[in-house]
Amino acid sequence: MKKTANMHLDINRTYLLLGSNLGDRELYLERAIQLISEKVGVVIVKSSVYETEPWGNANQPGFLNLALGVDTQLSPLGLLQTVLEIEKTLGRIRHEKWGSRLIDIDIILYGDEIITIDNQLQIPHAEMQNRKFVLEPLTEIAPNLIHPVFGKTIREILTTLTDSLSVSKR
Ligand code: PH2
Ligand code: MG
Ligand code: MG
Repeated sequence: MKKTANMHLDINRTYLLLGSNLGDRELYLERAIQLISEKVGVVIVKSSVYETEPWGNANQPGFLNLALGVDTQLSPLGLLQTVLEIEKTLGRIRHEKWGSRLIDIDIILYGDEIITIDNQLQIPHAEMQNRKFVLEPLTEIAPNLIHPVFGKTIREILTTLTDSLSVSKR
């Protein structure tokens, strides 16, 4: 089929990282996955749930994190807006940076695109290469995916990581 200007058939694989460290953490992750499948697209792969030590501010409860691969027709900004809406629906209130949260949905990758929109959106996620709680779950579901900026696979980036905070499958 030939594509014309008013058709929006593009599908992009995006990788999201979900996190929760307040309340019924497992339930928040489950509800987020449900809303992502309704509003973002088809959830193609899902990692295990990981128990992770808090990064950035050690003085808070431990996190559960998991990674998802989702096929979406949303644009990068549409995706951002949608995940923020889902966080709101699930009752997230933003306090301080790196503070505790019921649910956090971060966009890690969007196809092989490199995107910077001022203070709003950066893809690939600017800190992913420094965080074991991102790279472990992502390596489980997409080890051979190439990071579009570093030109290395996710597994290779994990191998050279120095983050020593504990990350373990539940
Ligand atoms: N998210 C943060 C800050 N610190 N630590 C862990 N283990 N997992 C997270 O998802 C996380 C964090 C900011 O969003
Ligand atoms: Mg986050
Ligand atoms: Mg976030």
